[in-house]
Amino acid sequence: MTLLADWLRNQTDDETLASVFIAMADAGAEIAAVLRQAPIAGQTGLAGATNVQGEAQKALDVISNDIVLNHLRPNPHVSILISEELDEAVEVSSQGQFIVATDPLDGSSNLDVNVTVGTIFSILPADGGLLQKGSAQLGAGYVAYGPATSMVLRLVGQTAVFTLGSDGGWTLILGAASVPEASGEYAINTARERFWDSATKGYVTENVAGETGAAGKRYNMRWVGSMVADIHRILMRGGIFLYPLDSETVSKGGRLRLLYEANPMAWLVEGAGGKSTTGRERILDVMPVDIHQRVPVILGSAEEVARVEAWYRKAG
Ligand code: AHM
Ligand code: MG
Repeated sequence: MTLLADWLRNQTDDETLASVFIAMADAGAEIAAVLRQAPIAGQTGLAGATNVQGEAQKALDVISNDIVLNHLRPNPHVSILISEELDEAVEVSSQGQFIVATDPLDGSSNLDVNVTVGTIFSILPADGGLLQKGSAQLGAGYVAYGPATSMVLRLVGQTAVFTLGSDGGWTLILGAASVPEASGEYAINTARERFWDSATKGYVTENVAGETGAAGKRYNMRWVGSMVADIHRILMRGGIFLYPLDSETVSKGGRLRLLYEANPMAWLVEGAGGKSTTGRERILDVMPVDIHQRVPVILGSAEEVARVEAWYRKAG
């Protein structure tokens, strides 16, 4: 049985970098414990609301953000934390070599219906500054709070999958996740069809036509509405995830955030042999101009991503 610390020792000689992964894994284990008990503890609802005991409630997004920060604060190697929950980047330690960017609880609109949510994170070198391309990442990961609590990590090698044990430790389940090159499953919010561009429409129309269309095979559609759950399925059995630019999100640059959603997921999917694109360029090559920048996200099985890219080339 390989435990997280053993796996990290095989991946890097840099114990400072390993310590940041361990801090995020510990934060994930604590968030998992909080989520399991949240309805009993009255930790649901919106920040600013009051629970039945008259106590102020903190939304689980805020609680998760605090847990991540509490685990990173004692680590002298973390310079800055960028979080979906914080307007500004916060300094953690003036001497730190690493930046952590995180969405502490992604998909939180699914919490009230007990559907998988997750923590996503990216680790960057601090000397590169706040705005760096995803290709500069030193590592990334996510924790998926599902029937089992899974954690997927990658430094620069292969993408590995862990499961949280009842003792609070992480056990390696799969050392080299591999996204199958071909797949018959796609994930997109089809309620947004009227906003889609011609490339997205072209690709999805072909899929819906199944074996009678140009793709020549039958497709199935899955959309959890929780990125971590959708990406975890794709990492484990293939498929493609699309949150493309559309006429409603174009003014914002997209729906999902580059630094702590798109980049870490692209890093993990590419480490498992998949592909990532905005439709026009590799996600990891996008130069950010803002820490909360949004970006179109298309990633997963290489053949499917290539088909979408071809539609974008055709659209001009
Ligand atoms: P959040 O960071 O506010 O939780 O939003 C991100 C989530 C993703 O997990 C998911 O893929 C997407 O939003 C779903 O969007 P939609 O509700 O438009 O389908
Ligand atoms: Mg999010």
